Amino acid sequence: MTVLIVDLAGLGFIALIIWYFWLSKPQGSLAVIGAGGVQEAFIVVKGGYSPDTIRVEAGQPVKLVFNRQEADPCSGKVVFDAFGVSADLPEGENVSIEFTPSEPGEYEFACQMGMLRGRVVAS
Ligand SMILES: [Cu+2]
Repeated sequence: MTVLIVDLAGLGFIALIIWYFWLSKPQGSLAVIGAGGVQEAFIVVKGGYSPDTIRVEAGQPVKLVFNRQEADPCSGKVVFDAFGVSADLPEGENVSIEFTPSEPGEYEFACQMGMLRGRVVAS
């Protein structure tokens, strides 16, 4: 009987972990706080941006590292209109873009033609 109770407790704990890490998350990927309080996220560029929604805290610096894993010229450049920032993305290289969203809001980024889209959600 004791063994059964322990097993049930273990199952409950596993269920809690699954809920906490996979099911309770709001949409998008939360940036990780790195050195110096900079919020960092790694984005794979391949037919789109993955993740395409990055959640950050407003008023804190953000560093997005893009890695383009395709040769399609469409994704060769990423543009942040809101911050007046853009960068070329050579295939296979990590390219960092840094900015600080001073106000809460949604900040879009896109390829230079506007076909691939992603967003930073600051709250
Ligand atoms: Cu494009």
